[in-house]
Amino acid sequence: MFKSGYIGIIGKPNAGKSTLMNLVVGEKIAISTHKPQTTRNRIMGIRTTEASQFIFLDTPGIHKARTPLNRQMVSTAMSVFNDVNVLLLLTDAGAPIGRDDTFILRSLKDIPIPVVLVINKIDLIGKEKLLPMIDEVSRLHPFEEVVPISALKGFNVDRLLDVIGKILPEGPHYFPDDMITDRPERFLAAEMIRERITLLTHKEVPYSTAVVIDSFKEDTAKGLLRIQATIHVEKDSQKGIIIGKKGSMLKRIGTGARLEIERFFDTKVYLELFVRVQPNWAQDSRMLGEFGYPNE
Ligand SMILES: Nc1nc2c(ncn2[C@@H]2O[C@H](COP(=O)(O)OP(=O)(O)O)[C@@H](O)[C@H]2O)c(=O)[nH]1
Ligand SMILES: [Mg+2]
Repeated sequence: MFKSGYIGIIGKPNAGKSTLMNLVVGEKIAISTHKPQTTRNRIMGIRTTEASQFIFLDTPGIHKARTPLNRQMVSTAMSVFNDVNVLLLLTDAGAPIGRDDTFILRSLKDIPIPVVLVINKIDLIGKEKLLPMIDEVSRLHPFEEVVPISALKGFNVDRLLDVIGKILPEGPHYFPDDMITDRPERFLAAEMIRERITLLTHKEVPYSTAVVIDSFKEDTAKGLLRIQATIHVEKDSQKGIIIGKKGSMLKRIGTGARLEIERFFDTKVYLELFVRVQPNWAQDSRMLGEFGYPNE
C-alpha cells in the first residue's frame, strides 16, 4: 500500500519549520536563518520512499502581522489549511507558548484537519522539562499526536515520519520520484542570495530586501551557469550598506551566494549582482507580486 499526501508545516516565526523541511527532504531548498521571517513563500518539498510520497509545504511564520509584506506572508501560510491532509504545528521548546502560538491555535479551532503538535528544539531543554511541557500543550487542542523532536540534530524525526505515514491516506505518486521541490531553479538561486544578505546585514536591511533574477543561463560551451540578479532595497542608505566600503559587502554577498549556488547545482557559477532602490516595495501590492510574493 503506497501512502501519499500533503503535509503543511506551520508555526510561529523561527520555530524551525524550514530546518525540518530541509532535513526530511534531504536538501536545502528552504533558506533558514536565526532571524525571524526568513521564509516568505510557500515552498514545496517532496520526500519519496518505496512506500510513500510525503509532500511538505513549508510556510512563512504565522503571527499578528502589521506591514503589507508580513500580512501577505501570514495569508500565504494560512492558505495551506485548505490544501493538506495533515498539519504539523511546530513550537519551540526553548521558548514559552506565547501570543503567536495562541493565535495559531485559535485559527485551527474549526479546521477539520488532523494536527500533529511538533515540539521542536528539544536539544535546548532538559528531559525533566519535556514531560510537563507535553502535558501542558496537549490540553490546548485535540492534537492527533504530540511529537518532540530536534530538527537541527535530527532527534526523533523518524518517529514523526511514522506518525505522518499513519495519518496519510493511500494515494498515488503525485510527482516524479526524483523531484524534490516545485520551485524553479531561479527561485532557489534568488533565495540563496537573500539568505546571504540576511546573514550578513542587520536591523531592517534583510526585511527591506527582495532579490529578482534577471537572467539565468546555462553556458554549455564554458560549462557554467550565468546568473544576473538585482537586489532591491527601499532606501539609499540600505543600498550603501549592501554595497559596503568600495563594494566589499556586495563582494561578500556575491561570493557566499555563488559558493552555495555552485554546491546546490553542482556547476561553476558566474554571478553578477546589481543593487537598486525601489522605495516602499514592501508596502506596494503590485510590486510584491512582481517580486515573487503574490497573494497565494
Ligand atoms: N537548537 C535548535 N535550533 C534549531 C532547531 N531547529 C531550528 N533551529 C534554529 O532556529 C532558527 C530558525 O530556524 P528556521 O528553520 O529558519 O525557522 P522557521 O522560521 O520556522 O522556518 C535557525 O537558527 C535554526 O538553526 C532545533 O531543533 N534546535
Ligand atoms: Mg522558514
